[in-house]
Amino acid sequence: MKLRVLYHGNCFDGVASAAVFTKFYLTKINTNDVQVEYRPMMHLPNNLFDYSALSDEGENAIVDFKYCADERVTWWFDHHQSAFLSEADKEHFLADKSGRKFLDVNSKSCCEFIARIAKEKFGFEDESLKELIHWAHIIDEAMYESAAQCVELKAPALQLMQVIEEEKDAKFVEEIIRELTTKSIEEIVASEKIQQKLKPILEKHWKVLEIMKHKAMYSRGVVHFDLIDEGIEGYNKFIPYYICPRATYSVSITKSKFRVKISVGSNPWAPRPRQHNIAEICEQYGGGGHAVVGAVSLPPEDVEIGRKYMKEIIEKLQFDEN
Ligand SMILES: [Mn+2]
Repeated sequence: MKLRVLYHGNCFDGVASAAVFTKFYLTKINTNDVQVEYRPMMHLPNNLFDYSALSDEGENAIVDFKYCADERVTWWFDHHQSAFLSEADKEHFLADKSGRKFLDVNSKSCCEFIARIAKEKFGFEDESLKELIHWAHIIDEAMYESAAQCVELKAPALQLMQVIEEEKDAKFVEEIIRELTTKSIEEIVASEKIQQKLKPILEKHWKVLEIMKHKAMYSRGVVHFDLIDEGIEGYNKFIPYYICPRATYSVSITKSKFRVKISVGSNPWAPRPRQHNIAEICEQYGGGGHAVVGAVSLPPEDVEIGRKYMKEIIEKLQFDEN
């Protein structure tokens, strides 16, 4: 028998969901000779689903990823608001009688959701998965206790998250999934092969942190960074609040080969809470996002326009401190 698990790629919750589902399936659903395969799924433009990822034999399980109205899909678990690519997909799900397809947009992580359904509906419980579920929950909802927890990356789970998010080789991630069904996170992270992957990732992270410390400018509730000349294309989004805990907002400008990007964020631990809807501000410049975080992208040559927009956005966010 074959089981193929399609999971949200380069995502800690996706990987954790694949591990928890695998253990549940092999314990409660099919204890015979099951050959388990994995496929990472990525969001595609124009609301497309990659049907080539589905197996023609055995079962296909989708976890932490969009619904697919294909008869080959026999299991589905998701917790995303945008779980359906179309109204027809939603109707297909609502008409499902298999009892093996589940959605809960209120679940903080898909991993926790799978574990809950597996327990309530199938009587599956496994103490050894508790730690993984705990961290999937924190990471997927960004419920860190502090900026330091996420920037200093001391917890093995957060180090593993870095590797999962950066890793391009699906086979390597697949090994991590398989190991998560038998070993502790700490044990996996301590292995030579994970340490090797982690080293350059952490070196880059510390370097970016140092540069941002020097570039940080603070005024009236907003910390901002002009990183155009630094060759930094992205950074851990909690670095601004680690450097400047009193900031309510952060605004940065970065440049890659493909675009100039203005990133706008808010500090979950700010002494003065967020008052603005960041998506609405970014929309005024052709960007978008969520209430708490957003971005504006421009063509790579538009550095000066980007700087002008950044200045305006900062002014919109600033407030008088008393
Ligand atoms: Mn998730």
